[in-house]
Amino acid sequence: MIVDMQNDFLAGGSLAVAGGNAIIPVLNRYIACFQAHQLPIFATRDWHPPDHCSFQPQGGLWPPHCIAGSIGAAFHPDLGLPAGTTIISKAASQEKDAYSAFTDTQLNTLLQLSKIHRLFIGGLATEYCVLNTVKDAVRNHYTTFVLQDAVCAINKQPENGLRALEEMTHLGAISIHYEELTA
Ligand code: VGL
Ligand code: ZN
Repeated sequence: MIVDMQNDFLAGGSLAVAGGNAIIPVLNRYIACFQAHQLPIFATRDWHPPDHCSFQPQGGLWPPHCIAGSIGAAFHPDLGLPAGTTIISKAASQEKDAYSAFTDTQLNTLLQLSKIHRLFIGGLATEYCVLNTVKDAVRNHYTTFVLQDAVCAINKQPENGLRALEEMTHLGAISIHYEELTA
């Protein structure tokens, strides 16, 4: 599951995560491995209306970003999403923000229909959408792996990303590197 690898969160975007572009090739390696094993890929996207409550003009925390249908909301062109990727759009209603891909989406239903029990989660940002998606994955009893080399934090406070990774592993998620994936 690839979380929010959208232009606005990457270099040149309105809410660019410093260092975020560096995880693109790593995610592409994971994608290739999963494809080689005929395992399904899910990609989530922040999909906000133009006047979303999380935007600063509306009193929210963030500059406007990932407006549904805009170039900023598109997946980064270098991300190798295969045909057949399941796209999950989230935080799409004006009055509610949602960092977890499970909030008000079909994700859990789709995973259950596909009889998926293990999730491997990477993307952006570690302490927001990755953290909250991982927490819900654990809560929903998936065996949950965090792709430690394929996440990146905003780090408004310097250690936010590290703390988030600790929180995830404390809750029972398993932190892995690409080299630990085995056939
Ligand atoms: C996110 C900030 C605002 C994220 C989304 O995807 O982590 N962060 N909206
Ligand atoms: Zn957002």
